[in-house]
Amino acid sequence: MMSDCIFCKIIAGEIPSSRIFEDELIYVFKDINPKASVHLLVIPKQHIARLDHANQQHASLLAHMMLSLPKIAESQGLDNGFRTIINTGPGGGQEVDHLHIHILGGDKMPGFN
Ligand code: IU
Repeated sequence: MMSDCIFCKIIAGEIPSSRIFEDELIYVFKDINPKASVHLLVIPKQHIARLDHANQQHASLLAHMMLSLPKIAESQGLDNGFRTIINTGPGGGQEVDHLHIHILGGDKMPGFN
């Protein structure tokens, strides 16, 4: 855990969140500022700041995150598909330095712009 990381604090329960799911590797919660009717964040419990800080040692964790997305989306009623976004670094619009996968779906789905 990184003591100054807001997502690490959410995982630890020090900051409240709308939890959807968790297991030994990942934590899933509702985005506090939803951009669609369903907007979730899937984060690793291990602190990895950005996708480009991950390496081969994280391969099974990253695979687990990816392979968990469909069942998490389905659990929120997204039975017709969903959008997945990972923002990396300032150039990618990343605001929180703890790797996260956005799941977006349902009504008010944002376009690419
Ligand atoms: P980004 O990919 O780093 O830009 O996305 C960060 C997201 O984290 C953004 O959609 C915020 O609304 C969301 N978020 C949150 O859900 N809870 C928080 O306490 C904070 C940010 I800070």
